[in-house]
Amino acid sequence: MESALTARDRVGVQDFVLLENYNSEVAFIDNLRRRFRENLIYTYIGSVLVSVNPYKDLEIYSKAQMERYRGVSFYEISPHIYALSDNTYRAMRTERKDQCILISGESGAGKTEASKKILLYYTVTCPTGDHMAALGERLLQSNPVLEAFGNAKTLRNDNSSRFGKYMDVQFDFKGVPVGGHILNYLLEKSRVVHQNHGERNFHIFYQLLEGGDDDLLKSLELERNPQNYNYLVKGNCPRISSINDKNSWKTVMNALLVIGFVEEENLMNIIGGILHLGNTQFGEGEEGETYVTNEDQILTLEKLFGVNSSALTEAVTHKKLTAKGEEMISPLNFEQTLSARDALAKSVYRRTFNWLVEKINQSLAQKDEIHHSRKDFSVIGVLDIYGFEVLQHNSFEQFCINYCNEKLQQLFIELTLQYEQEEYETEGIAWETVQYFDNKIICELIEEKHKGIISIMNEECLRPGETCDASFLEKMEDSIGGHPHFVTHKLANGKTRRVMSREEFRLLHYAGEVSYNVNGETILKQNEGLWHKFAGASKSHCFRRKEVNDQKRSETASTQFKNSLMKLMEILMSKEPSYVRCIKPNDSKQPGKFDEVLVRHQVKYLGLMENLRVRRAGFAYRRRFEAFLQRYKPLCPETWPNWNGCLSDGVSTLVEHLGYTPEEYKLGRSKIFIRFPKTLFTTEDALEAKKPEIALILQKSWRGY
Ligand code: AD9
Ligand code: MG
Repeated sequence: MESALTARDRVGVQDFVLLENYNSEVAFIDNLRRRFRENLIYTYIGSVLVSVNPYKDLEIYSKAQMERYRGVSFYEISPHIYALSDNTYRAMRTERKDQCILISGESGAGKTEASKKILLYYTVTCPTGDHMAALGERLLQSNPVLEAFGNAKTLRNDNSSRFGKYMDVQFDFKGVPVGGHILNYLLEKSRVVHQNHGERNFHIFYQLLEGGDDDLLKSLELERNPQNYNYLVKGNCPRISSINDKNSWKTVMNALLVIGFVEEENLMNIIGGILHLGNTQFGEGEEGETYVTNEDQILTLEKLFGVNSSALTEAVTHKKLTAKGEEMISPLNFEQTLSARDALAKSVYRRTFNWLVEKINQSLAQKDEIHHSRKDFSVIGVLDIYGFEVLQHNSFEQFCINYCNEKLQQLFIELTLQYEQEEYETEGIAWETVQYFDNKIICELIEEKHKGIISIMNEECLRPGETCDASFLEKMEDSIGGHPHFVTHKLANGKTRRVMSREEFRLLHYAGEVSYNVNGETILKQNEGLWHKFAGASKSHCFRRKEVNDQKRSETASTQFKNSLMKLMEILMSKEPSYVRCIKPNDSKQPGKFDEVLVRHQVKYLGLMENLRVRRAGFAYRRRFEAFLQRYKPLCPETWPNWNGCLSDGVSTLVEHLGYTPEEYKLGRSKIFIRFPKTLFTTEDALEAKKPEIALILQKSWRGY
């Protein structure tokens, strides 16, 4: 039999706080690697769960596994996404505080898979109310729908989420899931009209062509071959081995049924319409005006979008100008027409996606009238949002994604690192300051009023005129030129940095440097062309409905994104956070391959070493006096069954009885801090041994614990 020591050598420690050399990045990565080799993909840093994508199916997600984790404390069992889900659930129930689980990591690291496992855990293990049994199914089925419309094959992930998602699950006072709500962020709509080599458009297009039955395709006037459609050929990879579009189509159709979506016809008309729109051809008249050459195409579009042909043609061949307060319609030239057509396709797709989310939300909304009147439910929110992104060509979309990651890192720092230190201070416990990089300076560079990048972008966008790229760069140079995290081709001494083009600026993000191109796209004026005219003329409910942002048409895309991020931060700040930090072990999507350089980079930018140092510099574990006493009081005759004195004295009495040495623990003002996890393990073992004796009372206190 293997001794305990060799077993630990082989599989490493399950909580990084148990590492002897907790300051060493080498030891950290070595521990990750050992565990990864043994298929142990989860490891804790205190209460943060680190997960390494195995790129293969592990037998660790069964219902039996869920049962193992139910009601069991974090420290008693091996790390798992189920343990985190269960702890969050119990914290929500006992502390009656809303919770959120923030999942981060780069593309392909396993965020979406983690979020699905959390949802599955709740739908399987939580009690169900009689009439709410179907809610769990609807919650689960929202995923295939959103993935069909919001995910795509990229170079880094065959099923990459091209939107950010925050999902609330609402629980009633008995812990029954009673409703859900989804917020979506920044769909990468440029993918609708263009894909890089080796990438695909959103899954739904291929699913429709592969899986739709002959009658459907005939009514949409579509052919099966994706290569016939301009919007599907750019990436030159219509099929991939890891994806079965035909089966996925069935899954999605079934999911729409479960959700109660009854307008599939309308939905598929739009998806088909977008493909036809991409194939529309234009000619150029003698005076430079454009016209549609394949008139039949327009008639098809008229049918599919439910818009009369003149409104439709005008939407792609004309633009709206506002001069001296008056609106004028003027013709576009050939190039502009192609852009307007693509802009229309992108708007149509974005609207359709938002419409779907709205429909899913209606389906997940609490049906019970009582719940509408007052907030008598608790919430667990799950955030699965795009990771930090550096592409060869980074545009406005990457800017938003990386800005979002800066904000989340800021939140992580605020809530974990700063909070940790502050807590020690408020509890009156001596604390050794840990140095860490605070990325507030970068957030401010982006969002500060008047002189932040977004402010400057706005000024430029709202100024009349067609383009503003050059002046945008100049304005930034004037305003933030000397900032330590901002670089352009201009050097401080007036000379030119040769390695940079004149059309880009570079931000030194907390996770690395990224150059953004301002050429056209970065600062695209928010011009949805004649969208509103198009939408107004449409019979389709999807286009005619109002969206929140419709009222604020003067807002630029960046302001809208900034505001939606601010709101998200508010939502997250009002909840108790838990973290899942996902790591991608290699770039080739292979099982068993651990690329050390790639992993080290992620450990660095996820701030894991800092996280560990803060965790270990002080105490590995803490608990409020009442919670600690409640759990362990059966272990001491003086605190059992009740302690009537003050809580602090109760905890003192208890730990003295347990034989804790002064080195092992400290009492703060409202919490006990335990330095080593081992101390806690011993106490947990003692409790376990006593369980049969105290079963009745434990049942009462543990159920909700
Ligand atoms: V992106 O930012 O949306 O591009 P994610 O969401 O971080 O990315 P995703 O969850 O989609 O990555 O995982 C990528 C692929 O890795 C999945 O399609 C699975 O094939 C694989 N994966 C991820 N996690 C697991 C897991 N726990 N078990 C098995 C996994 N395979
Ligand atoms: Mg994802």
